[in-house]
Amino acid sequence: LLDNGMLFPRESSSRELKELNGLWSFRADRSPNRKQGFERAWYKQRLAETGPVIEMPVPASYNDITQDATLRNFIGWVWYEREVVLPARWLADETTRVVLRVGSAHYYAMGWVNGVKVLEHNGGHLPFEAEISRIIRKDPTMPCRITIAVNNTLSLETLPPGIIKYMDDRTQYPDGYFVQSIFFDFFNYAGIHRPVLLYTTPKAYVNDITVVTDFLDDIGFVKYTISVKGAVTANMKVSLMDKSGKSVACSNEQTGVLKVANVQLWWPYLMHDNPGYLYSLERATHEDVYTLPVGIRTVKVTSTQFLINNKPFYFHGVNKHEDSDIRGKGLDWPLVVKDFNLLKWLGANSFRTSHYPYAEEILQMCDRHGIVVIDECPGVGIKDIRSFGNNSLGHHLDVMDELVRRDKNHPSVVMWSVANEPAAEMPPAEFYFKILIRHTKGLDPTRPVTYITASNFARDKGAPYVDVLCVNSYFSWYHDPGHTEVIPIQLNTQFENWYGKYQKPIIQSEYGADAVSGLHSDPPMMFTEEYQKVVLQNYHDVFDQKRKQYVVGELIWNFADFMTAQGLIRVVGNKKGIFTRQRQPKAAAFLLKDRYWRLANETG
Ligand code: BDP
Repeated sequence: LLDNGMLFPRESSSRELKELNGLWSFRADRSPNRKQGFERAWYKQRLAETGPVIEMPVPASYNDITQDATLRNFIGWVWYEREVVLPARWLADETTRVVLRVGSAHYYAMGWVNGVKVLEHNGGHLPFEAEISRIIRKDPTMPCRITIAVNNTLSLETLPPGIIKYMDDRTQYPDGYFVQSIFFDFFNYAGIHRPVLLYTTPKAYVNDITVVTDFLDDIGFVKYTISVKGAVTANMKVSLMDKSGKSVACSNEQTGVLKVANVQLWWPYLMHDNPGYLYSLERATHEDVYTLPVGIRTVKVTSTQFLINNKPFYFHGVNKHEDSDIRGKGLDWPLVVKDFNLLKWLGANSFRTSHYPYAEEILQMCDRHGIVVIDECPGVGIKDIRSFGNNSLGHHLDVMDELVRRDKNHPSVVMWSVANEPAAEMPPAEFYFKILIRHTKGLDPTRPVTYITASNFARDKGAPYVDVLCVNSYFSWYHDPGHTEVIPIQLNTQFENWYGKYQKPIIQSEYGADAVSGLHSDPPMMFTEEYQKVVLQNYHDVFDQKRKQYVVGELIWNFADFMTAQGLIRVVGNKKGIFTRQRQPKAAAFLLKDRYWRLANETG
C-alpha cells in the first residue's frame, strides 16, 4: 500500500506553489533503440547541448503540435526540460520541503533535477511527486534544471494494454520497423498532460486526509483521518467551515468525527436548488495549514435503485474523453469550462470518466457544480488473455491504489469503474475481477464498484462481483447496421436478461451512433444526424419503461467527437459525439437537452 498521500497541491499560509507550465525544451529520441537519451545521459546537461531541441507546451500532448507526422505517431522516449529560478527563501530555509509534482504524463515517466533522478512512475492519468529539497540546496547558485523523459509504449502489462508489433519482412517494411497496436478506441496521445509544479510544505506537514461522510436527520457527520509526517505535533487543530467561512465543528484529534448541526448536504445538479454544497476542512498547526473541500453525502445501492442521500438518483449524462484539437489530452481550462457549460445546458447530471481518470481539477469542478461522476481507471482494452496474467493484475491493483488515494475525498465521485469492456467471458476474468473488485472495496468500502461490460450476460465472469451492472450496447450500429427497428426488442431483451440473472440495478453505460456533422438524410441513413437521433429515440423509449423498474441511468456515447487511431471505420476520429470535437451541437444534442431537462423535472 502507498504510504504517501497525494493531496492536491494548494497554497496556504504555510505552502507556496510555483507552476512550471509553459514552454519546455523537447526532443524525441529517434535512435534505433530509442535509448540514446539514457546511454548518453541527456539528463546530465542541458538538453540543447546534446542535440537539437524544439519548444513544446506543457501541459499538452506533443502529437498534434508540429507538422511532423513522425512525431504525431512517435513511439518511445521523448525528453522534456526546463530550467527554473527558485525563490532564495526556498533554498535558504532548511525547514521548507520543496516537492516536484507532475499532474500526469503518458505513459512511463522518469524525472531528474540537476541530473539527479528523483521520479519514476508507471502509468498515465495519475499524479506523482518527489521531494527535491536536498538536491536544490546543494548548489544554490545553479538554476534548477528539471528533465522529464516520457515513454508512450504500451505492452500487455500496461493499462491500457497494447502490443508492439515488429515487421520483419524486409521486402515490405524498412529496417527496424515496428508499430504500436492498441485495443481501445481513442488516440494514444502522449506527453506531459497535466500541470507540472513545485510546491512547498513545512518539515512537519499534512501528508494525507481521508474523509467519510454520513448524516442522520439534520446532523451531518464527517469522519476524518489525518496523516502527518515529519514530526508529531501536539497542537493539532481541525475545523470544519461552512461556505461563509464560519466554523461549524472542530477538534484537536488526528482522527475523529465532526458533527454538523443543520447540515447542508451535497446534492447533484438539478436534484436540489443548491447543488454541490461544500464545507472546508482545515487542518492547522502552527506549522502547516491545509484546506480540503468536503461535501457531506451518502451513496447506497439496492437491487433496483442508486441512492444519493437516500433518494433515488437517475444518471442522465454522458461519457467523455479528455480530447480536443491541437492539445490532445492536455489539460486546458477554456475547454474544461466550456464542457461544464455544455453539460449544464444539456441538463446532464453526471458523466463517466471514460476510459481513464480525468484531471483532478475537473473533479473539483464536479464537486462544486454537483455533477456526479463514475470514476474509471485506465483498464480499457483488456482483450488479450495475456493481459489477465499476474503482472497485469498486480499493476491494475496498484493503479486502483493510486486512483482511490487521489479521488477518495471527492463527493462527486459516487462509484469506481475498474475496467471498460474487458474480455470478461474468458476463464481468467473470474479470478481477475473478483480480486480487483475486492481490492477496490477494501480501499474504499463507502462506494459501489463496477466495470463496464459488453459481454453476453450468461457468460460474463465478473458480473457477480459488481454492485451495479453497467452495460454497453450498439444495436442498429455494430449489430444490424441500418436497422433501428430492432432496437426496442433487443434492448428490452438486454435489460431483462441482465436483471433476471443478477437482480442488480443497471446503467446503460454507452449507446449511440456516429454522425458526421452536417450530413443529412430522411429517411435516416447511417452517419447522418437524423440517424443518430432515431437511434437515441428508440433507446429512450425503452429506458422510459425500464427506469420505473431497475434501470438507474443512461450515459450517451459520446459527449463530443474525439480522435482515434487511423482505421477503416474511423473518419478522422470517432463521430459518435452529440457535439463536434469543436463543441458545436449536432441535432442529437437538442433531443438530449429536451430529454434531460424533462427527466430532471420528473426524477427530481
Ligand atoms: C465501445 C467502447 C468505446 C468506443 C465505442 C465506439 O467502449 O471506447 O469508442 O465502443 O465504438 O465499445 O464508438
